[in-house]
Amino acid sequence: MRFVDEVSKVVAQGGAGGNGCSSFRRTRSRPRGGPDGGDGGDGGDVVLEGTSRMETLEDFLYTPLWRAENGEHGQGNGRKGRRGRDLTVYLPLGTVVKDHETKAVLFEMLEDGQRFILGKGGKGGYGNARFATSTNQAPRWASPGQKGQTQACSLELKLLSDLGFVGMPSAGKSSLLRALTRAMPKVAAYPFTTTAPVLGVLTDEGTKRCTIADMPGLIEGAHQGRGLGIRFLRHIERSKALVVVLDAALSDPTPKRAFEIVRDELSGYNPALLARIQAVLLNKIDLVVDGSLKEYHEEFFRTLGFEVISVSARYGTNIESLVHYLLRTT
Ligand SMILES: Nc1nc2c(ncn2[C@@H]2O[C@H](COP(=O)(O)OP(=O)(O)OP(=O)(O)O)[C@@H](O)[C@H]2O)c(=O)[nH]1
Ligand SMILES: [Mg+2]
Repeated sequence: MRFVDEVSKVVAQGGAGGNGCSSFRRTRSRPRGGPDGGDGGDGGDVVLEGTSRMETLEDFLYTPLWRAENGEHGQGNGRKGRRGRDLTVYLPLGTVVKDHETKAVLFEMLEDGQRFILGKGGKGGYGNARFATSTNQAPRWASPGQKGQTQACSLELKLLSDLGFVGMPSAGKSSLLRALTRAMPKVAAYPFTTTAPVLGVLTDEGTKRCTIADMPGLIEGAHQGRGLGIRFLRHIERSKALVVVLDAALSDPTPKRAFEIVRDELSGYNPALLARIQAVLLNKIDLVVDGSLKEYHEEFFRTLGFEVISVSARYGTNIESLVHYLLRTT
């Protein structure tokens, strides 16, 4: 599956309404019967529906036109044309639908099952039976069906998650997501292993559920485009809370310096993100042999007002308390 979070142009087109029919009742007993042309059916709508089972807009790169079915034309004998079928298009949660020309936001898909009509079908025309009056009992005209509504739009995906893992490359964000959820993001010893956000779901087998987004690593200058840059910072925007993951065993940069870099990148992109940082995870604690150093780091971030949890994604140390914390706070 390819992660695609932008589609520059898709056109939605409601089905056209069927034409009304002009016809007259003709039977042997009544060779000049009244008008009996039926109405055309309405065109189908293009309906957008949210689903939590999709995480990318990839499908839409290859389907630039969404077209609902036309309504059928009316027929003689008063038969109404069938309504055109709706076209339901499933979109991942967090998709922003914008007008292609004006860039105005038309709709944001936020919930599973949420529906929105993007291209309304045209109304069916009236059959000539409708036009009969006392002065004109045999009208020959029927009205044509209306065209469906056409809407060109662009799509942008901003993943929705309860929580986002942010941190410098190789801090162990993906390893933690693997330890906590069934998600299987790639883990490796080189920077920028994660090249697109990955979602995982943490549950307690009961009612509590928390979605976690694992993000590509941030480096100094990310908000100006360095590394994987701002391309992915937009996904952090939709995380309700952020957790900063730090390599506790690294001395260059130190955890404190790495935290500052991450904090500055977040605020450089959008200062409002800072208030969302809730906790600091000191990962790779298995490599910190000096107990007083561990306490020093913990104390430092605690003083800044964050929840601090020392963990080892590799050995599962303290993962239980991390699970409790995450499920409790989200
Ligand atoms: N010793 C030890 N190594 C770890 C731990 N967690 C992760 N690692 C290792 O650190 C390296 C980087 O881990 P990743 O999970 O890929 O790091 P990341 O933060 O997702 O990195 P990017 O995707 O590049 O941003 C891998 O070689 C992991 O095996 C840990 O708790 N202890
Ligand atoms: Mg990663």
